[in-house]
Amino acid sequence: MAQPKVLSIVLAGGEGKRLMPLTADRAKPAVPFGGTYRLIDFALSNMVNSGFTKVAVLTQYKSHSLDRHITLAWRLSSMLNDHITPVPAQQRRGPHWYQGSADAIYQSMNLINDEDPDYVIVFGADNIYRMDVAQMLDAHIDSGLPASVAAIRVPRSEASAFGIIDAGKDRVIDRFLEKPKDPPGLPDAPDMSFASMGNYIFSRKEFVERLNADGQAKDSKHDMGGDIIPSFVDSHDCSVYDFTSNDVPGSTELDRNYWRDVGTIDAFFDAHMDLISVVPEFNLYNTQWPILTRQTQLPGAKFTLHGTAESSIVTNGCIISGGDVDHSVLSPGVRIENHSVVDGCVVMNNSRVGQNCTLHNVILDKNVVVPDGVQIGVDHEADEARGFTVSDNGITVVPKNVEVTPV
Ligand code: ADQ
Repeated sequence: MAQPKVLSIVLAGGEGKRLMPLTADRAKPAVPFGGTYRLIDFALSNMVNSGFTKVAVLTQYKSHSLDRHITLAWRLSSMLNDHITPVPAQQRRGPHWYQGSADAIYQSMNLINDEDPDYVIVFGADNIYRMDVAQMLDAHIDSGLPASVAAIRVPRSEASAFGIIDAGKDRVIDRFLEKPKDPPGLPDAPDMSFASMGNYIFSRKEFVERLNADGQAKDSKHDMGGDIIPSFVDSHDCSVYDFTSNDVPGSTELDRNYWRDVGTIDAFFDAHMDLISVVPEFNLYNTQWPILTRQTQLPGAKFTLHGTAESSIVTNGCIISGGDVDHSVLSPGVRIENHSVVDGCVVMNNSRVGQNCTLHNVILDKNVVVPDGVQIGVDHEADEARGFTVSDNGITVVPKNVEVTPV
């Protein structure tokens, strides 16, 4: 049987306000993650590893570094007509920018017309997970319905950030509540809710019809989770794909079906800590389902003057000269000098920590300079007085390119 024709659309226009200041001058999917990656690399790796290599990435907000990353890191074989293409907002249907995620696709309808797919896969770009998308496509075709939503159980206390699903045994979604204030629990687990992962598969004809109807509706917010999915649910045309049935090669017992929304500083920080335990909750070292990116040309990490690192990821080009690094993730080109302690930190590219510094539960964005003797994350009032952001759980974030004032 001929393979179905598939176009994948990755929604990458999100502003990521709750990740400020990391999103002050980059789109959320371009935020660095895990030392060498950017958030979008997870969605794109899942597509490519699943065999879906015709991908349009819809960008909008502060997309320069995202466009550059996609163009440099994700160049596929032109011979096979495979492509991962960043598509900027183009005002094709009037003089306004995208009003919502559905409008982003509505305004890019030419991509669907040009590719002429049987199925359109629409995935978000902001989450950390491994998923075999081909298994979801099989389930979508098997359901006989025109729309499918991937879903996972989340604690009910966190569920108001998500689209919440109520589905019967036949997997048909009976009710979909986008970000409800008081999310319902599950019958067998009242403290858990069944949440949309923001990943959808549509049969092309019905999807185009709904997008056109939504595009012309005056009272719509033109949002995938707020408008398009509820419209399919209202006509009993939407099935749920339970992420727990997804099985990715090389997964461990612990990281099978791992999925994290990293929409807040605390969630972003916690997802980093999930990478570094002895048996990590999310195993970056699964070579059967690699998370792909562009690696910069740098020599290996170097440790001198008794410099140490424990339970940490230390990437290429880092030099730990005499400092102690613990439970931390260091991006390429980071320097940690003598007698400094870096504990529970995410340190992004080329940031420098001088001598005799203490950094505890800190995120340093790129190119930050911390002079000798400075403490960050030790006194939150002092951190805020310096203009740094302190999250609800006490993570201090120093924005990009800041030269911290010496003591
Ligand atoms: P959110 O992530 O809050 O909820 P949204 O802000 O629309 O929804 O972002 C979804 C994806 O679309 C992200 O990858 C974002 O970058 C992108 N995006 C947002 N606006 C865009 C635009 N104008 N142009 C292009 N891309 C855009 C969604 C669903 C919920 C679900 C969660 C799971 O609406 O139902 O539970 O994802 O994280």
